[in-house]
Amino acid sequence: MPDLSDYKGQTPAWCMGCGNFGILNAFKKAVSELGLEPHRFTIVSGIGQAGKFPHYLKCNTFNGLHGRTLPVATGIRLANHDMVVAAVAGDGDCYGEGGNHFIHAMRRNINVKLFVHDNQIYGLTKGQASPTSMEGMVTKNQPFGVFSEQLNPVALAVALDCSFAARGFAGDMEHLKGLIKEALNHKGFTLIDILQPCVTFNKINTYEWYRQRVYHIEPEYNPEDRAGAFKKALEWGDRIPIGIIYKNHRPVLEDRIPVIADKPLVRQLFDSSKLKNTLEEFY
Ligand SMILES: Cc1ncc(C[n+]2csc(CCOP(=O)(O)OP(=O)(O)O)c2C)c(N)n1
Ligand code: SF4
Repeated sequence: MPDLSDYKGQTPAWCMGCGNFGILNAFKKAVSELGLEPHRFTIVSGIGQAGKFPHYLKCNTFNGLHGRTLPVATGIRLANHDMVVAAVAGDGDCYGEGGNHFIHAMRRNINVKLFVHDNQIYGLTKGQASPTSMEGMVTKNQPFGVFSEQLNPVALAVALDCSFAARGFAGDMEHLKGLIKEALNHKGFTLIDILQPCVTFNKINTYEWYRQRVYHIEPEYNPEDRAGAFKKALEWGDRIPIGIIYKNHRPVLEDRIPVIADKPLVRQLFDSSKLKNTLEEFY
């Protein structure tokens, strides 16, 4: 049974007090409590403060291009669906640059676990507005305030029939740990949009700002009722719900592709004679 020290990677270079620490600790506790050994999972990220997440863990990792986290995670999962594959991204990385991948990963229902560190700002590049920045927010790049309407990723996920859509808060580690465990146990694409205070560049959505608004979704709430979930996902203002907002049990992509449904690609024998025939057909 692994313990927390088994997942320890490099020392984080995040600012003191950054919400990313809460996410890292919640993740390590979740995998440790599930008994998931480091060699059994892969963490994929792009670029950004959230993109550094895999460096701070000991496991299989892939740190790729900004916005391209989900295609890489999809490829890894399709090649080896015995491996738990988690994708970690910032709100800019996932909902901005990678927005189209976000949409199609949910439609395909690839069994990848997506954790978005949503600090409502571009952290690594020093505070430009991201798709989840609130309308009117003034930044160095948006001196007249953000003109675009704020993206609601959880409502978008419900609209796209995402298999599991949740919202967590980096300042409520126990609750976040529970959500991460539920996501890892769910069969299907999972999104956890994690409210993550950026103490350096987002002076609006602070720990205090979130604490005054977030509340745990009521135990009697039914996350399998899609119309109710859409209504719950749209709540954003004086009250912000955290917990599982929507889930369903759709078939996953790797089970629907006949050549890999029974056995992952990495466990299949390479038959060069088939390649030879194909090459001869085309050349
Ligand atoms: C294709 C591309 N565009 C832009 C950049 C510059 N860039 C690096 S990190 C970053 C912002 C990261 O913000 P976010 O994804 O929200 O993550 P955070 O740092 O807040 O965790 C940008 C724009 C890049 N590296 N590659
Ligand atoms: S700039 Fe913001 S997101 Fe980046 S490490 Fe500092 S507090 Fe965290």
